Amino acid sequence: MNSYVERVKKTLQKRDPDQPEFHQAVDEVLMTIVPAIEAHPEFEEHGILERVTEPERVVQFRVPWLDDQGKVQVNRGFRVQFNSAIGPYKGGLRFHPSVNLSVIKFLGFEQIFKNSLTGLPMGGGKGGSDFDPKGKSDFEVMKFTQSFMTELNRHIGPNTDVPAGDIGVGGREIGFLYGQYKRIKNEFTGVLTGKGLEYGGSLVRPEATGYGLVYFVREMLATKNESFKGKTVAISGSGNVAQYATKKVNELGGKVVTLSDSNGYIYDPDGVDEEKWEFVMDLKNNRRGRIKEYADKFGVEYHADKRPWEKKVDIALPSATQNEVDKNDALKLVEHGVLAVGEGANMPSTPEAIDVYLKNGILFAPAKAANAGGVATSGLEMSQNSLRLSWTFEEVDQKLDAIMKNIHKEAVTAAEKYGSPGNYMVGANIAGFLKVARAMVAQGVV
Ligand code: NDP
Ligand code: 2IT
Repeated sequence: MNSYVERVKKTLQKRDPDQPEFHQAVDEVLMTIVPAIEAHPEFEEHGILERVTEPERVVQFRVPWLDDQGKVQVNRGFRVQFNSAIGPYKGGLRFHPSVNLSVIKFLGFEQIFKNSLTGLPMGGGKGGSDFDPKGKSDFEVMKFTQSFMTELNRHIGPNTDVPAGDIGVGGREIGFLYGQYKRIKNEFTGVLTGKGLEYGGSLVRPEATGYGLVYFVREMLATKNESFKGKTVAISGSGNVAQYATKKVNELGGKVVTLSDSNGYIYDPDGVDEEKWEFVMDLKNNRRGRIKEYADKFGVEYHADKRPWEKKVDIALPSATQNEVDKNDALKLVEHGVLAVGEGANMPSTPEAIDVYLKNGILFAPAKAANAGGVATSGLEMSQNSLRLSWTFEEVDQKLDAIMKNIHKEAVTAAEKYGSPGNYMVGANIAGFLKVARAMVAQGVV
């Protein structure tokens, strides 16, 4: 074990013993970048690891709002501005009852290296709230988001920090957030991404994370002369990432046999075809119902309180939330002969699950690389906002595809160079880290 890494890990544990998700994310990065740290002794001299693991700024605030009964509700808001070495802070907002500082710090930390991998000038940040959008009226969601932005606006800006969506924050929420920002600042600027097309959004941003995930896995499969054609695919979640991953898998000739939400999963051996996909889009984005309705409507299996990984599939794309694939799930996937796992969600696999993939020679696409298409296309939205023009769907999609191919290449090259050929986790972490570390060295101790 490298003594510098060990020392930094110990200090962090002592400082924030109550942040398990954050330590999990940091441990994965620190353990895998050791060869790069050893090849660059100047990083220790410049205190890069001490600095890169400490957010530049953490903002926590009260979000008071009135529900439809006129009762006062109070939620907690966060924005963690983690690292601005290579660009303005950039990263999503998550609205989910499980949100706390540990969760936002893990997401913000991962975002630094993911954004670096895209090749675009974006630093790392993340924010959100423990607000639960489930069961709230549109009006309540609007009142909450307006209150949230009433505080957040002073901390963000198109050249400072550019938030976007994540779990529980989609087109509806970004619209309300943008309206409130504009009203407070009297400025029409690209301060958020994931905006509607009518007010500065980019084509392909809604599709980008799911499409990018499938593009990345396609590249990874190609190294083994494999493809999506004729493969069965398990997807978890049924939100933004899962929806567009499903669409792209279908386009590439694969068959998506599972989708899920926090209540359970459906198993459809015939595949989620175009007609069923349209049903899911309406169910989740308009009616905001439960995935069980899919099973009722199309007469397929529904498994309450279970995860899809117990089914035999060729490819698994966890696209719901952190730690949703544990060691036993991974062992089941391996037992059933899974070929590849691609992470649509952030940190969906536990460290023990990742060990199982790697020991069994499963092609493993880690989140920072595999789901970077979303933020990459956010970067393209920022470019279009600055240029004050809009690119066509084909233009943006081609750029997204090229970025995912490039991330794949960078990960492969770094993994080989630093002694772990074929290990995309090592390759992505090192490639993402090196650019940030060099920029930090160049900018002095700040
Ligand atoms: P959505 O809110 O659109 O969908 C989230 C989906 O995951 C829902 O089906 C939800 O079910 C399920 N889910 C959420 N939390 C849990 C939980 N604790 N247990 C089980 N299921 C859960 O979010 P996205 O699709 O945007 O995000 C999904 C994942 O992808 C997240 O990890 C996010 O960080 C990551 N990601 C998203 C990007 C984006 O551009 N949107 C970019 C890169 C990564 P339910 O409705 O029951 O809560
Ligand atoms: O995790 C992520 O990369 C996102 N939720 C997207 C962030 C963004 O700024 O588009």
